Amino acid sequence: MARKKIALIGAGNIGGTLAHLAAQKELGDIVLFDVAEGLPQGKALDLSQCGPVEGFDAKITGTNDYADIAGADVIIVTAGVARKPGMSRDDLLGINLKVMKSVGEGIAANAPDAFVICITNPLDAMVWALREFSGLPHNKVVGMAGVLDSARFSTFLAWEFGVSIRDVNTFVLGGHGDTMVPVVQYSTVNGIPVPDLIKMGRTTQEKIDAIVQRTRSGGGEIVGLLKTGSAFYAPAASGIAMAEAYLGDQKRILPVAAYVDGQYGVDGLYVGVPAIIGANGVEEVVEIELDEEAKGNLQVSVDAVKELLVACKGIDGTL
Ligand code: TXD
Repeated sequence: MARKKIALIGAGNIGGTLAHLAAQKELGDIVLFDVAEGLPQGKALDLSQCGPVEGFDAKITGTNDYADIAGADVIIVTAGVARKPGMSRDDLLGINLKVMKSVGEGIAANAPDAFVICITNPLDAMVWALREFSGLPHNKVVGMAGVLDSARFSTFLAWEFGVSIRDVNTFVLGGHGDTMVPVVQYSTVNGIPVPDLIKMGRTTQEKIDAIVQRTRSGGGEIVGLLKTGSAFYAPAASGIAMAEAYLGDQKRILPVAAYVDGQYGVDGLYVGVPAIIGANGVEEVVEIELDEEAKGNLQVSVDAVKELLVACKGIDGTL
């Protein structure tokens, strides 16, 4: 069977890491696309030379021409600018909306059957705009944020309880911003809900509240430390997990920025929800029962996303 084709639009920090992970996992042949001359070509050549050392067979090429993404099975979009200290994700909207327009047109013209995973920030608005600009079906365009935010939440909980990260399972819903909703009631350690672990005296409500807040500001914490950009290892790993769920028809329930039309009282926008990812892309948005606090927090997050969409429409009248 012919190898799958993975196109990475944006060959920066996350794009290069995506390419390395996809090659190591032999997900398919990889095309790195960027507008910067030489960057995708240089990283593709360097990554190809990892092959003999790491033992992976993957054709890795770099290009500045959208025609080279033709026939891609999966497209992961990181094109745009990243945050610097003092910037919010929303500050990137003006620049990155224009980038999504060019990326959407490139995808529509060359790879309309691909499963598209958007990573560019502000994520919930950019994935919506990319879907609008590309015209692809809503189930074939999804945003990566919840897998990363849940991974951050899981990491902090594993440290708190002193347990393997393998036994921690969490959900973070809502927008990829300060209003995101780490859902404590559905977060477990090997099936034991966190609220029960509080009752068992394994931690305190105050410590869990602090972990929720650290999760919300997890991106900013790394931007402040790096000073030159934002996180890229865990974002890349999270995007690859979503690509694998599609390529392998894994039917995973993952927290992703999916198009929600009716569930959670939301009509017609992208926001972080649990969804089943398989060979048909986003196969189902799973509507879980939320307690009143989580419901209220999710509504705040949805309202924040709606404001971003208004800003997008104010910039580009075609939206
Ligand atoms: O959870 C999440 N979704 C977030 C997303 C997690 C971390 C980072 N998040 C966002 O991803 C971040 O705020 C940025 O908007 C993107 C990409 O982050 P990255 O760290 O990879 O940024 P880089 O290293 O600056 O790479 C961006 C590349 C760079 O090489 C540019 O030349 C290229 O994008 N670029 C373009 N490529 C194609 N087309 C256009 N128009 C273009 N403009 C810039």
